[in-house]
Amino acid sequence: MTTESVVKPKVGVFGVRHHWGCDHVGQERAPEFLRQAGLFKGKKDYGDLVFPHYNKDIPIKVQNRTERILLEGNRPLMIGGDHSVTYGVVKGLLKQLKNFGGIIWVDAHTDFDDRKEDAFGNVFGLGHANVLYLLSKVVPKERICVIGATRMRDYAVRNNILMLNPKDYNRAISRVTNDGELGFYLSCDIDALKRKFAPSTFYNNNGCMTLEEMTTICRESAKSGLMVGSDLVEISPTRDDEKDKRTMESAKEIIEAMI
Ligand SMILES: [Mn+2]
Repeated sequence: MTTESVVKPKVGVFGVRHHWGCDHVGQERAPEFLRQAGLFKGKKDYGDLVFPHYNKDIPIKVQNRTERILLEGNRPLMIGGDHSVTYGVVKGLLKQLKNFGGIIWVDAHTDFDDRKEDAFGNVFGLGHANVLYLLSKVVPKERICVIGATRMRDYAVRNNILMLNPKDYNRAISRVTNDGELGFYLSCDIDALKRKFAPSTFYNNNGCMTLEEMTTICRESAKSGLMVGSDLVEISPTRDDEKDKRTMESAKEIIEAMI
């Protein structure tokens, strides 16, 4: 099977309204706000998965929705939710795609908390701080690459995870696709941006990236013909009106760049 045959040209978008992977609320409202702002227009919309209560089946439901999108010939684009949601999406891709390569994780945090006593202890041990660590048990570590991390770097270092600067995205793509042989997933946490580009997110004091840097990574990933899916997570669209507006504008540009 060639990579081209599994990279679906059309995007199937869905939201996951969920904050159970972290210790605060807000991100569960992002899909609703983005849809109202018209950001899903013209795309195949698979609706939202809504989780008003903590539920151990959340990852499998996210996985099932991802698999359905792939089976219908579309490329999943997921809007979180906190970052723990990405776990189910990657599991769905692994199940359906024979040539899934790896993951590029654009985030201010590496999400590689490898301590047994999970600090965020949600969704049966799956949280937004350890989601990439848990994914490294199903995706080889050498095919995981983090871009833009300023926090939690020590966890990634001790797990031999490559961390790169925003401008090194080509190196990241080569590495996680085994030089273009395999497909990859792009996961973007909006808190990787500097505060002025995305004030409406909870952990927004650590980002180092400009909006231009993030949209360039998204655009070049899509253009590579190797990106089998993507997501944008951790937008908290209820901080206040002015902040929301700026963050929504950034989200719109990021989503458009992924298509
Ligand atoms: Mn994250």
